[in-house]
Amino acid sequence: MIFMSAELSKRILQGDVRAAASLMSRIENGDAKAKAVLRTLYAHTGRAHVIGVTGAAGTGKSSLIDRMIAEYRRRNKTVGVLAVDPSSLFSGGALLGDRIRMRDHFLDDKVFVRSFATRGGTGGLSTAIREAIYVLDAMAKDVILVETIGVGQDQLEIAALAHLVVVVLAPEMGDEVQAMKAGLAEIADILVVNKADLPGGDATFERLKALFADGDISIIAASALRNEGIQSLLDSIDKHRTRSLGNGSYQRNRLRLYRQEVLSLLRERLIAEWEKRIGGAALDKQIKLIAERRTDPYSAVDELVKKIGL
Ligand SMILES: Nc1nc2c(ncn2[C@@H]2O[C@H](COP(=O)(O)OP(=O)(O)OP(=O)(O)O)[C@@H](O)[C@H]2O)c(=O)[nH]1
Ligand SMILES: [Mg+2]
Repeated sequence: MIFMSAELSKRILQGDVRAAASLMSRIENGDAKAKAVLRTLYAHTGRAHVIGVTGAAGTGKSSLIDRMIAEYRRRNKTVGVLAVDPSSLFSGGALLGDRIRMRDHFLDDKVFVRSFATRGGTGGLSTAIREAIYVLDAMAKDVILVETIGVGQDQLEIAALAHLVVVVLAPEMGDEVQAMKAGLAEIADILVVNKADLPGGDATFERLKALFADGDISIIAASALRNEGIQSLLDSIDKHRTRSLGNGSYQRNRLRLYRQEVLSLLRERLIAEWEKRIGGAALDKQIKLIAERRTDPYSAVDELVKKIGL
């Protein structure tokens, strides 16, 4: 086992795509063995720039990412992409769609693209994405793009893993942006009005400019279809990175991420340990008492906590 971890991590550090894909599958399945490999990789992480690309379904996130990959490659940057699939409720074909659009880049060994499925609402997905980011970082990818659909707690948690968040909007959302202002201001560093080739593109762009005139958020008009605005977007991302490194916000953001990560691992570990100590029988007993209205959930928790001496 130790040998396997060492071998796998060695191959990942060399940029081996198969080794990375294999570790990501373990991560996705919640396989505890993945943690052993991640431990050995950790010292080699911390260099990549992690960019969240989020927005409503169909705004053109995957298409934009496709263009961004090409432009980053032109700038001699290596790229990793993690796409969080919308649940099959939205569109069962999303994975295939992403694959087809990003197909050209599959032939480029400096680009790694991987989709992660959303599985029922626990925080498991954001843990998996966080770990997958470490894998790409250890492979020495310069830039890691993480595509998420901008709804739901899971997705917000994932956006919070990024060093910078790009929110993608489309012209048809023009009337909604006023109502979205507070939400956008909270998560976005850069707003992209994609599909600027469509009617209403200019108006939406102007409206956003006016709405965010007083803030630090950059507004970019782009068309993934026509490959326009992509250079401005990358330049704006670079500028943001330089600025946030300069004023210390990048470093603060990282400390916040590490704190969150340690607390979430700590919580996971403590809860598992405490559950074990309390024991299933004691828990079942309290649940039965609650069902019979002989106790209430609050007193039941008091009772259980007392049992482990807290
Ligand atoms: N006219 C126009 N259409 C675009 C543009 N970018 C993307 N599209 C189209 O919009 C549709 C959705 O594009 P995607 O890139 O799959 O959008 P997405 O945001 O990744 O979609 P989900 O992952 O399902 O949320 C596709 O039919 C694209 O061809 C653009 O700049 N202009
Ligand atoms: Mg997509």
